[in-house]
Amino acid sequence: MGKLFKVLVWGKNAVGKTSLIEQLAYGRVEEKSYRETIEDTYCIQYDNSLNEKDIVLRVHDIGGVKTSPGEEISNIRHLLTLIDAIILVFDNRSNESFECCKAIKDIIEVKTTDKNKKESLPILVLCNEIVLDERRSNFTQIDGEQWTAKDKCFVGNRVWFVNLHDRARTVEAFTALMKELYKPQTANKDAAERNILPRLGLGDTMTSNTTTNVSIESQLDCALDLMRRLPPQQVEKNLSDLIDLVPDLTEELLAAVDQPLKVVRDRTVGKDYLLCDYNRDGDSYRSPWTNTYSPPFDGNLPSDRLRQLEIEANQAFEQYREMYFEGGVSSVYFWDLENGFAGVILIKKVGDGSKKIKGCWDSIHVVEVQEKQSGRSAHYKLTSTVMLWLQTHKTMSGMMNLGGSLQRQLESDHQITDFSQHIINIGKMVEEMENKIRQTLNSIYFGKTKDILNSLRNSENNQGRIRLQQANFTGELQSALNRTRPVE
Ligand SMILES: Nc1nc2c(ncn2[C@@H]2O[C@H](COP(=O)(O)OP(=O)(O)OP(=O)(O)O)[C@@H](O)[C@H]2O)c(=O)[nH]1
Ligand SMILES: [Mg+2]
Repeated sequence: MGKLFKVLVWGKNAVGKTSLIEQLAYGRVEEKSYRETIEDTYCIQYDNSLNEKDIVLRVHDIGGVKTSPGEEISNIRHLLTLIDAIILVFDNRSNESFECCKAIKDIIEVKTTDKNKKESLPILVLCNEIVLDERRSNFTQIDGEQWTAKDKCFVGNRVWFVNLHDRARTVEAFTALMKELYKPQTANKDAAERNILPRLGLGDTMTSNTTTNVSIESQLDCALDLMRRLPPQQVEKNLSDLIDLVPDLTEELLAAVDQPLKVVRDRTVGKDYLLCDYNRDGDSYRSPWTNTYSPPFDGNLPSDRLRQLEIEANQAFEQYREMYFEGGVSSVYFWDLENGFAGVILIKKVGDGSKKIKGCWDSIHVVEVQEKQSGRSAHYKLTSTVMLWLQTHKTMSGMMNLGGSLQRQLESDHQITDFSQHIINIGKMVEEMENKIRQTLNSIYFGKTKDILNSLRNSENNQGRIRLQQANFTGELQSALNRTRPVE
């Protein structure tokens, strides 16, 4: 059985995060034109001297910080629970990028420190020397040394200086991190640790989603990874196929994989509602309109006060859905917790297939509300998943299928004046989150597809055209010079 380590690379934007990962994975050294990262995953296989295990480092590369880490933490929150270490990158041109790493560390420390073990995530700090030998001018090395020396979460208690021209340094820094993560189960530990080196991947992969042939410890991890990559319109089929393959994981998979929402009609009021695991008890589902289970069942119900809030929330989110989605179905379900309550807000909109475009949007917002002892404020934790797929069928472009799902988390504290204030607070958070996710989906679905198409079509024709333009320009310059040259 192999070992999989998951790390996240973050820092300010355009400091060279992607370039360094590609240098480590593929040995690339050339400077490329800048292309902002949205989200990519790289798997790097490590060889070790004992050759006893497959060791794989999965690197999550996301877009760098543009405003401030505090504002953009929701972009990484879904990764924080799954990673084993974090790599912070800054560049030696700007002190701002160093300050950004410090701010990130302060934020993630609170989120990731294991309360029981009092241990925080290992952090590898890389300084990308974009301008060689300028270490001291913009970024004072002493700042970095002081910062990394005082906390044992920093790998090697130092800043690791790397650059695109010297892969050995990047390898050295990552090896130090791997040694921290990889604790070999063998008597000959020294030998096992002595040599642990990344194996070079394919040099010229178009997409960064590279996977290597690995046997990985956690089957669940692999299964969830697979589900994330398969088209969301076939989630049910893929999930049942996966369960057939690994029946031992049935429960975990059913709990962890979000499935597209199903619509059912409440015959008493003649209105549709949505089904999910949160309004299910046994084989029956509770309707938000009548608060009864169908097929009839004496299942769990929210307390009277919470039911009243649920009714109001359903009305509020119906209006929200009408305004943003102009149709579709929504349902809100609440349930009581010890110091507050939790709820789920579901929205589904299916495209009607007009203009030969079909599509479906499913959003699932799970919110946990912890009321503070004072009773005047509450802590909200929102986990949102959006599943979207689109299908166009036109004679010009043929059949095109696009789909995926995205999960994000948001936590914040808000004032409460009375109980129904919760709906306003939750509503604002859901609105903010949906807008954010819609923008991200927009750049992933359309931006990335366009990017890939453009790079595929960046053919010789294009290069020929550029060469022709250059020749024309040189010609024009030459003739202009000839015209201005003084007569001898
Ligand atoms: N000269 C020089 N250029 C570099 C170096 N590292 C990165 N670059 C260039 O800087 C630009 C940004 O690099 P990326 O690796 O895309 O930066 P990033 O941090 O991944 O950016 P985001 O994904 O937007 O956060 C690219 O044009 C790189 O070619 C370096 O060491 N030297
Ligand atoms: Mg990048």
